Amino acid sequence: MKLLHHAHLVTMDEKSGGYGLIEQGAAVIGDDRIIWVGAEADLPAEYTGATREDLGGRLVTPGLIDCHTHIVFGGDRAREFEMRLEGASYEEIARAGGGILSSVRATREADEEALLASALPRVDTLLAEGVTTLEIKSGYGLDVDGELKMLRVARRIGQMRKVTVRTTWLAAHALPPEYKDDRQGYIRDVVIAGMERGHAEGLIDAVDGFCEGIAFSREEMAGIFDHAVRLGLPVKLHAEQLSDLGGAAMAAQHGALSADHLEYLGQDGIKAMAASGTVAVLLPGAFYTLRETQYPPMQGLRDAGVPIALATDCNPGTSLLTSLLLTMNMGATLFRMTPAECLAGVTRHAAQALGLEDRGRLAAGMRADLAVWDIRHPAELTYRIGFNPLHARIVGGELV
Ligand code: DI6
Ligand code: FE
Repeated sequence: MKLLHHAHLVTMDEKSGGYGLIEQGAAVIGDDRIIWVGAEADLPAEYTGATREDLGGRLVTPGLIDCHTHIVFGGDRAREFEMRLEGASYEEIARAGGGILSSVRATREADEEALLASALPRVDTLLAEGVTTLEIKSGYGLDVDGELKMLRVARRIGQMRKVTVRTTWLAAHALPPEYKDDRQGYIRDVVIAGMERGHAEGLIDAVDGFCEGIAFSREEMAGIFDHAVRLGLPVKLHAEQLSDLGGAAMAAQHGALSADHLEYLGQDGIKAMAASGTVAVLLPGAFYTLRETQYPPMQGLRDAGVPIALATDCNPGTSLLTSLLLTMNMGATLFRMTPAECLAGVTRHAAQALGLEDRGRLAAGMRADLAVWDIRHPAELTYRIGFNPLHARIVGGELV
């Protein structure tokens, strides 16, 4: 048992409506769990003998959670980035064999070791900013072996680093060239057959898809989700990123954990998400990279009481972002979220978006995943740009 004391605790307690700040706080940790949190002055006598760790008056938040990434992929698309700045459209690049399919080629060619070696520096950059839980999607293999290879790499990252990794099956990301005239065949042979195999191998924690004119339709995604639900796998969806196809509402009807992007989300989608408790995951890095001008309906989501999360969407095409702190700053500056909403977005609500009830807050019974910061007020996490005030991560009760 360990007593963390001389700290200011940002509990993110829901009832506080904000940070849930406890000045001069203390936390008792036993194994990988939080046993007690409160004001140091109220420490129960039974814990006064625990080994003490003086946090020097620093600020402690729940460990940060990046609930939407495509951080495992082969190759890079720097040249494509240059071409786009020179005036080429995303579509022209795709027709010239670039875009998402260039990442697919590079991912298919890479073995597990190569994928791991390229992903780890990106992962480490996130962890250095206090991330303790990370979601990783497949979606650049687009065949059963390639997709499973990506998720094996994701699992290995969780073993090699002090971080919880949650894996997501995103075979419904794009249609690979070999199936370009056989959409149903791809969904049957790869999306669903692979999902069953990955599930049997324990590689899949959730099922996702890209519901968009350039990817999969709402009806196609509904069929894929029916299979996921039958396997007992939770679902989530890239929805309403470029147009309103009613994807979020369909996902909500399947009890989705989250619907993500949502720039083009309408009132019906908001209502459906509120009714099903589906989290809105906003991805300001993709909004920024694509120079999007359509804003997600922040006030509508707030008014309806939909929980709002923020994530990096780390991917080689539309958001090569490996900073959750910068994501928070973008959430505030681009989407007008308050700093408290931004912090809830990478803690409590991000946990909810992953279906993890044991983290995202500082409270008795929660997993002891904490971030210790060299700052005095939690708004600084959102306010500063390009500055990392992390002092330490505590992951499952262990100081890293
Ligand atoms: N939405 C996106 O913006 C990315 N994937 C997705 O579902 C694009 C991925 C890429 O271009 O590599
Ligand atoms: Fe994404």
